[in-house]
Amino acid sequence: MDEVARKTRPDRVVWCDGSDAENARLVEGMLADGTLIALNRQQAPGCTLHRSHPSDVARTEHLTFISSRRAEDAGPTNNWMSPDEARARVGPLFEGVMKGRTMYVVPYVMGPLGSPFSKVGIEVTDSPYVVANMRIMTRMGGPALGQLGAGEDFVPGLHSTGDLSPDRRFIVHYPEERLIWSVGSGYGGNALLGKKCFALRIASTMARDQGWMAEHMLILELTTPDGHAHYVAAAFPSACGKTNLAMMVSPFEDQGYKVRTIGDDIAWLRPGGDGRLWAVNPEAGFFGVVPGTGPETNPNAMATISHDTIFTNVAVSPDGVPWWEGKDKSPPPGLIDWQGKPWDRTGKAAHPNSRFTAPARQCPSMSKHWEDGHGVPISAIIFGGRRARLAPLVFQSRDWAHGVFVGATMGSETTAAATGQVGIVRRDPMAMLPFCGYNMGDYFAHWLRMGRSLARPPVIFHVNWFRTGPDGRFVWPGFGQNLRVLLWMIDRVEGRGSATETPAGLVPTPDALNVDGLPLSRADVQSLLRVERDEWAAEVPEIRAFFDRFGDRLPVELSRSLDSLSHELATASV
Ligand code: SAT
Ligand code: MN
Repeated sequence: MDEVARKTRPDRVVWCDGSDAENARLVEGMLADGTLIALNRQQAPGCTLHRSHPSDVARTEHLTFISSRRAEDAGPTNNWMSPDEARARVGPLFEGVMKGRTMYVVPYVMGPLGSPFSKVGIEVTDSPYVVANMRIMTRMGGPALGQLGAGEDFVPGLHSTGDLSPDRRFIVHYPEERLIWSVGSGYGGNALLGKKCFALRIASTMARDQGWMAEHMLILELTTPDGHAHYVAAAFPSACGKTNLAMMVSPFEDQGYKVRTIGDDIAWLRPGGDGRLWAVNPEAGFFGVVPGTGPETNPNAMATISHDTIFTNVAVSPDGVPWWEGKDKSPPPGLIDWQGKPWDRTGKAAHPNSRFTAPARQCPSMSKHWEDGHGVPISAIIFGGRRARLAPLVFQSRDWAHGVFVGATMGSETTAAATGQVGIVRRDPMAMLPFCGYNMGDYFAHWLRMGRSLARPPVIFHVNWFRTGPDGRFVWPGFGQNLRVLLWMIDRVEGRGSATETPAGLVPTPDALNVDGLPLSRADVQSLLRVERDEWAAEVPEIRAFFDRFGDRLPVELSRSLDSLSHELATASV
């Protein structure tokens, strides 16, 4: 810390203890200088609004680097910068950067306190907004120092908002030293270093070395009427509905089918002594997309964010009630948009990637096992993307290795969670494209290795809630009804439920999926479950081109799976 302070030259150094009193002081300071705006005391008690710089509203993947000694260890899907170059180009941006500012030292734990899964990080930052967010998203302060004890086993992260200029913005990861540098952004995934930087990019390299997995997955608990709890982990790209799925309200609660939340964004998974895969949520809060969150789509999130929540880049009514697209049908009069200007009703009032930061313990659907130190055993893994066509509502992989192929070939239409064009299909293997801290070819090999080490591996599925009909509307009603798809999966896990072989994998027979009471015709159901041979055949060369980028780092199992898919498409009658 002395070394960092000598470099960054803050006016003051504050060691954060994570206490309520400390938080109250920080919030008071931010309210005074305008970093935070107080919201309506009755309708949003304990809530505040932060407006970020308009050029700093999402992750900037093109400014995110893996700084391994060798370029091939970062691989073709990451931006690479040599450690020497990073020290020369990025290092100077920290010189004197905290002059006139306070340097906060933020010790934190990712994972339940005292759990053998958990890991300690220390983030140094000059942003009190980051400190307030870290306090919600992690176990921060005293308990973290307690867990660290006299040891030195922690991941250091140095963060400064710098001057917020995208020209001087870098998010650099040193996987070999297990160190993070971030400068020039105050936005979530760029600045809350425990989240994507540590719990995914650095942790994925630790996991590869130590025989576990760090994945971009929600975890949910599904209890059947016999009282049996199943745990499901699901990987979707950012802003594809992970939070809504994790907090889903079961439409069959009164029949004894219950859904509870373990986590909404990240899973750390380890083989247990029983041959199953066990998962913990390393986070303590939710950093969720606000637009689209409403009483119908996600009532549990609405309850979670009804108090003591930090809102970033939402709109606000003149009396301080936060508002966003999808909250309700009627924007209040006199609405102020996310940039603080009177809303003229032409653009969006809230930024499409506006966020809430709220403690998990405020969520009514948290499972009583969400902080279990040994985690929860996973029965099924779901991969999913946003595809208007191609992928059927659901299919099951034939075995673990085929499931790895399904994950490795995931494609999804891009969203507002990252800066760049929205709505174009990109390959996003296991939803980890922006988050894998090493060569993704090696990552696929690690997945295959993990499967071999599990006597009772989870069954791997793929879903697509986003298929559209000829009218351009989503065919599947979504949200709570997704439980029906989960129930077919649980049937399959337990050896029941019927399925048909297709080149994609095992698709439910139309009567195996319970669609009773849904506004779906038989033709709708058939179209949801159809595997179109031509569409899939068009996918093959694209997948091949993607695989070719990995050269000899691509496991042969994956090229063999692609060959057999291509062969099946050429011969099967779909
Ligand atoms: O902004 S974050 O990177 O934390 C959220 C996300 O994109 O998944
Ligand atoms: Mn995410």
